[in-house]
Amino acid sequence: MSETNSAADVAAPHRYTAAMAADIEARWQDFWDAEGTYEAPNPTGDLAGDPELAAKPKKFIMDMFPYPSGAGLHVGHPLGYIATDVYARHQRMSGHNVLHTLGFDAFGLPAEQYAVQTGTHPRISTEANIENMTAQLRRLGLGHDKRRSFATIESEYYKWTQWIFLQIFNSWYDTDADRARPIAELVAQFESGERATPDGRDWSALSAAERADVLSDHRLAYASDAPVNWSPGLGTVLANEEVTADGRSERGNFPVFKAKLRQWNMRITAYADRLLNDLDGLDWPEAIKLQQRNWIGRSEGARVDFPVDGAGSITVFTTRQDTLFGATYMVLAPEHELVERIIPAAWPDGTHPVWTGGHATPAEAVTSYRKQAAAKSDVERQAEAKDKTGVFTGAYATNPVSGEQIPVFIADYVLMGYGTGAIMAVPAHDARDFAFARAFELPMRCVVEPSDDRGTDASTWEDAFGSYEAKLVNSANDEISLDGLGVVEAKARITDWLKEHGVGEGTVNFRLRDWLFSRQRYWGEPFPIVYDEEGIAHPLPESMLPLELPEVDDYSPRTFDPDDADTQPETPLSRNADWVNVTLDLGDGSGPKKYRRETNTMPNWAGSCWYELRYLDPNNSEKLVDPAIEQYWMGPREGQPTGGVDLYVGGAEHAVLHLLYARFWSKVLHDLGHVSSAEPFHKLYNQGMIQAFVYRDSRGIAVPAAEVEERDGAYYHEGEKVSRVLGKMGKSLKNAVTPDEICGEYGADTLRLYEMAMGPLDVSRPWDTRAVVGQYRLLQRLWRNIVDEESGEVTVVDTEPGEDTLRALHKAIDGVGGDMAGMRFNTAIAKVTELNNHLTKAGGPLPRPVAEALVLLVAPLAPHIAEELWRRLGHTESVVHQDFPVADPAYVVDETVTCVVQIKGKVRARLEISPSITDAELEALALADPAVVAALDGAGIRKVIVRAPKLVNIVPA
Ligand code: ANZ
Repeated sequence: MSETNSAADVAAPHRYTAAMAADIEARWQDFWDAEGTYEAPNPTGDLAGDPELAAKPKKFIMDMFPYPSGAGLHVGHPLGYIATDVYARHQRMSGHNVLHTLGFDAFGLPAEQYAVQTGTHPRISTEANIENMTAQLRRLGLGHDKRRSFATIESEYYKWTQWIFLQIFNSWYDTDADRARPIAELVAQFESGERATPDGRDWSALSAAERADVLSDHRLAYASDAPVNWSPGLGTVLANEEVTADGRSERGNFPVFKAKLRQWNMRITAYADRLLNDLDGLDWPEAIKLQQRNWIGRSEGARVDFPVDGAGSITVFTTRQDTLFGATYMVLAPEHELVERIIPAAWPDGTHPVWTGGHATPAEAVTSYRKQAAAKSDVERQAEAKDKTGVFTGAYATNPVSGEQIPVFIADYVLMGYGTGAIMAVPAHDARDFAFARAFELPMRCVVEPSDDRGTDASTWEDAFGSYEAKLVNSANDEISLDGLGVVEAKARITDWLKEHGVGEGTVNFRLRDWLFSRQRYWGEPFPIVYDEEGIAHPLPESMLPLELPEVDDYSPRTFDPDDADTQPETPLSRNADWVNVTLDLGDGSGPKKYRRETNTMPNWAGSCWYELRYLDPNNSEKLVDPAIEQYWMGPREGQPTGGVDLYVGGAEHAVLHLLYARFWSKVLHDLGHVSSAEPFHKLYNQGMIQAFVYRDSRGIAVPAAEVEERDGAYYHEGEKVSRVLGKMGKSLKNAVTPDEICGEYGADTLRLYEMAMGPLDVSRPWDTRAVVGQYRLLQRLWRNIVDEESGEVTVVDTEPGEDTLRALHKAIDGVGGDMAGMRFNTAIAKVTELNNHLTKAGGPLPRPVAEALVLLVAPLAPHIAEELWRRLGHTESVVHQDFPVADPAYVVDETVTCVVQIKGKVRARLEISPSITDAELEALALADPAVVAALDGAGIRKVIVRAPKLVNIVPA
């Protein structure tokens, strides 16, 4: 019988073909939708009043939701969605109440850029894209609870995004209680005098603007004039996480400059310790945890004050306070605000000419150097290999332990955004300080004795000595000596000394910065913030939410020459005077007043920071989420101390952006009592990528992969030889294959099987359209084992299966169930295939219990054909909620194993025995075996060594 999808199909009217698959799949998809087959019930209030639900464990399974791109899906996109669907179906069949749905992360730049080009409102293009992707996804037969789906651009959704922003704005971090609290409680502390105001005046003596400033220093969402990443070419500012390692915009690859602009920030740094510590309780890939740990970047060290005549002191952050006696100069970041205060009018007498950079005065030198530094990215500035640049400020500071006067420089290798923006330089023991000291002819002092043979005269060294495995030298004053101590001990000693003398203390510093939260874009959530005539920010009352985006004609932020750092952002919303200038009664007792709206929008990360919560209770118009419902699906439980989604599947590229931001929002909502979970995602799984071959002609231009021919191991396009490499799949590389094409040619079940069979889920794999047919044939054989291709009749018989078949079946059940629970879908498919082949080979009609179990095994993977066969087998209930088969252990163990019997190390017999045989039974069997008896030939036995069930070794007397 031919197995191709060709004219031969016509001969068998009831063969499983693409046309039949299309019919089956459409029919059951309609049915499932109409029946609400995948709808997961929420607990109604108290679980105790809902015994049926209380008896079932729950599983909340999620995918990282897609951005509805205009290009639609290619076959790489659904890999994770199919995997979670198979997993969810198996969990559902294993007795869980499963919540699985999918929404759309629909604010974002592409729709806005498309709007700028075409004048189409981003909402219109986005909604069209959502419709298209929804149809593509539906074709795959994903078992989603569709009632729970939404797009982040729906005002009913972003109303709550704005609401959360208000919660964050209206709270502060209480470091004593180690949690966020309502800002009103902080105000009460100021009012009662329990907490002093910064300048010690009474709270009531402060003006409204002064109070607002004080509170702004505590709020978890605050506007500030800090230096931000400004990309003139994009026309917007960016978060640190959106700037690439070489200091350009992740999107668009434009230069990024540091500019002081008033922007909204989220005080994520208040949560640095908790974000770090709570990683331990999460079931996430170690690589992702490590990336988060590095991003948060906890460093233990000390703050040390270096007095400067007439200008207070310079505070540095150091992780090597043990080397304090070796600090021979200091460096401030060029932008440091102390610079203005310490520079003298003229260079001090005897200033080294190299230090001045040829400038007539310190002020001139500083101004010129600052300009030069502003044009560089942080990464360029920090590059280890780069020549060190800088300039003397003309000021000296006092080393607090040696009492020495040491020169203060500004240099771009010190960043304003890290530590205190100032360092003590220890050239003998820090590589960058060493290079700088060499360039500026500064002294170096060895204070940690090198363990190699370079000696202690640092001026003769080739490089800094940075090892911790050594003892301190040259480190004593009248009061303290570190000499002879190891680094760790010396650190502890000097830290105590600094504290006792009030010139420093031990501290922990984080690399994590506050999250820059405003963007100069149109297509994002408007801030629920207005400014009064004094410029004080006021939150909108909850009753004014959602604050909807105004209609505009021009969607683009103003963009500039990408290299022009001296530009200022201008937002699309600011051009809309009617929307911006409003008279409102905020309900704060001051009556209707004139206000100006905030014209920035939120970054596209906002909507994805909390969407898991909305899936739980999507239509709640009173609350973000009902607490009982949240507690049921996400609350802490055994093994999940911080709660969260049971399984979250997505790409590894979200290690620090989305996943860090979502964790932060979760913690704020948890602290404020809105949710019981302190983490959004308990288990994280990163799926691999589906890659595709890219074919390029001699000019390096990609040619359509579908038109390439292979001859003798070489590849040709229109007669010309082309090169082939494995790369990403996508429109621009002309190698995209759409799920629609594959569904059309073979059906969705085949596509699902193929994607799951390609390899382990977490490994990247190349797409090969020609291999898809293999899974199509598996489904055809499955069909043929149950349905007669000529008559369309079910062929199963009501007989008991034979022993052989029962063994094959129960081994498959056991293996497939374990593989599905462990997300090893490729091996699950291999086991189904093996079973199906076994049944095909055995020939004859299948006994009913075997046919039914086979269909149930396949159901999570290929749900449409399974539902069809299940019904044809006479069932009236959907296959979706059937129990997954359970293996009978009696049939799972191999029936016999081979035991080798040796005499003096030589194999004399092989016994087929039960694997559970005891040593004594086995010994008796072996000694009774005719071959053994013959070989012993009457000799007595000295010793019998038995290793049941595999080996018996007989030592004759
Ligand atoms: C003196 C010293 C001596 C240092 C020595 C290192 C070695 P991590 O581990 O990344 O936290 N540093 C501090 N603030 C800086 C800034 N704003 N820009 C550039 N460098 C800065 O690094 C901490 C170390 O980085 C600090 O310890 C400081 O140099 C430098 F043998 O202080 B160290």
